[in-house]
Amino acid sequence: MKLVERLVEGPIDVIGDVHGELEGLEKLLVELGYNKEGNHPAGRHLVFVGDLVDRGPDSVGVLSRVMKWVNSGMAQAVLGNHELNLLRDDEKPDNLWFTATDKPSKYPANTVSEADREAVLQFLRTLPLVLTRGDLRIVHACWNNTALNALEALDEESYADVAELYNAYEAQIITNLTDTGVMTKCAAEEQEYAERITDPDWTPEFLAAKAEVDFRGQMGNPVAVTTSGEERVTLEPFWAGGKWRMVDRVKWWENYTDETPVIFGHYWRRFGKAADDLPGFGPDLFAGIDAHHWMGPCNNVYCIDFSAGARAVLRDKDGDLNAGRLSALRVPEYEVMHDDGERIKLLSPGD
Ligand SMILES: [Mn+2]
Repeated sequence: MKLVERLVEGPIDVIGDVHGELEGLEKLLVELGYNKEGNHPAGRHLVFVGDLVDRGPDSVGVLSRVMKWVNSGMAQAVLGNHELNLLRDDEKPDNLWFTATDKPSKYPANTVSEADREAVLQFLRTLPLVLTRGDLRIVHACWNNTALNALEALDEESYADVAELYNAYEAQIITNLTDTGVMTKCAAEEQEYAERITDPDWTPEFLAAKAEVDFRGQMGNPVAVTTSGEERVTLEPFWAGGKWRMVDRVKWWENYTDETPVIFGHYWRRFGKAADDLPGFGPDLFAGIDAHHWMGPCNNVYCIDFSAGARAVLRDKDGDLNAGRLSALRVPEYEVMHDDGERIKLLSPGD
């Protein structure tokens, strides 16, 4: 198992979270000048930031293409939290197309065939967590040097795949929280507040043990940090995703001071109409930041996820699908290409 791999040299097109939106992907590839086989006349390569699957109508179709391209060396991809869920057989409402094909889903989608299931898992097991080269770093959610140093120090032969590694970290954390009595306190809190924690009208109280369990479960697991981001305990619980939360996401890019630029996905950017059409999707972590500008103290971090994942919901509500876009960042041109054909030039990183 290789967690860190070398990013291909030369011109690349880094594609944001596809989330099963095959139609958007095909449109974007045409805009970028790739043919149906994933080839580009100028020898460019595709690089996917992860979260190829879930929510959208055709994760199977997206995977069948991307698997072929990655396996033949024409494209690269890093693992996202949604791929990790599939590898861990972690059933979620948006991944029933793979984890429980017989259950009704609020995300109608092509379901994986039994024949394809193992090939998909085999493919996902080959994906690294990060791709790097001299001038660029690619990660799904978060570049965190502490987490990545811990991962790089591991003997790569010691774990069969990244899911096994994630589970080992998780088991270690739970053992520790159990031995110190935190787990028992957390269970008591969850029992006492079971109804209130999912009641939007509750004036929330801070639940200390629950906060510690959630915080350590995330930050003590370098695989989780890399694929779903840094978190911190918040004394002011906030409402998101149907429940009150004691931990909050950290805008890690505000503290990124390494020289090498990072391109990532995972956090949904709002651009144009999306700012108005995505009110139910939680707080906008990039509020106040120009959608086509590098971020961070060194102006060298860029999120290329323009919320294509919202289309699965917008389609259902007869919403404007352009509120969520599928987008690519072209390197070294530093131009963002959206799947509706709009292209916007960025400065060079660091400028
Ligand atoms: Mn993600």
